[in-house]
Amino acid sequence: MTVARQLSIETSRLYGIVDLGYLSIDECVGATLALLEGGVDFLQLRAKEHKTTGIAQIARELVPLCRARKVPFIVNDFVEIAREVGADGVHLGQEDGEISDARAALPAGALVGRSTHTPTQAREALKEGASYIGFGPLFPTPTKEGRPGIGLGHVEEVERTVGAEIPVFCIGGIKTENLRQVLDAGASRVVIVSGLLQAEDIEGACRQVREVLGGQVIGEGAEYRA
Ligand code: TZP
Ligand code: MG
Repeated sequence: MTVARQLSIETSRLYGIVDLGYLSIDECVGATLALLEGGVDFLQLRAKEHKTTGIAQIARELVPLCRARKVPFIVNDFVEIAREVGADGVHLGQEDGEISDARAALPAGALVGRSTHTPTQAREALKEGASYIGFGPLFPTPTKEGRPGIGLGHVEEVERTVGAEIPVFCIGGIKTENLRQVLDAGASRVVIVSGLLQAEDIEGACRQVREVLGGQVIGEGAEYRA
């Protein structure tokens, strides 16, 4: 497994998810290419209702697309699939096991992300050795139905503390329309799922988001792709 250059995670600002809740299997490659062309700089495969063999098969198709653009490819939930397909890492929720166990199962340098919903969980994930965290859901979202939004009140604090050490990606209900508000609350990186996948033109929607994110560079000496 070759791990994508670390620079990518340090400078990443737009994390896209190929979520099979919104896409059919046949749409995954096209959506991935559109997300990549539009400028996502981090990409996850998330498939809640599919068998592991099917997920591994899709993942194998997406790995080279991301690798060609030096965009880290992350598998949601399944450490074993991430290892098997040569992904750059895995993303774990609060109930998905220990970060240290995932690290032990993956090659050195693999990325292990953690979903967090409170500042305490964010600090714990940092202590446990997460490579990055998701923080949210900021707003209620159909992608995680039934979860209340945690709001914007803790974004600045989590960015200032945890975000000084590892990337913090705000997530949940973020759209082009409320992105400015999220950035003004202190966020510097975001995950957007339905806001991109439900767009008529996924690539165009990504470009719009990148425009709002602006040309600001995080990390010295690195430049964003347009
Ligand atoms: N974890 C917290 S909120 C969320 C996940 C996977 C869903 C984000 O999706 P959307 O459609 O951008 O709100
Ligand atoms: Mg999970």
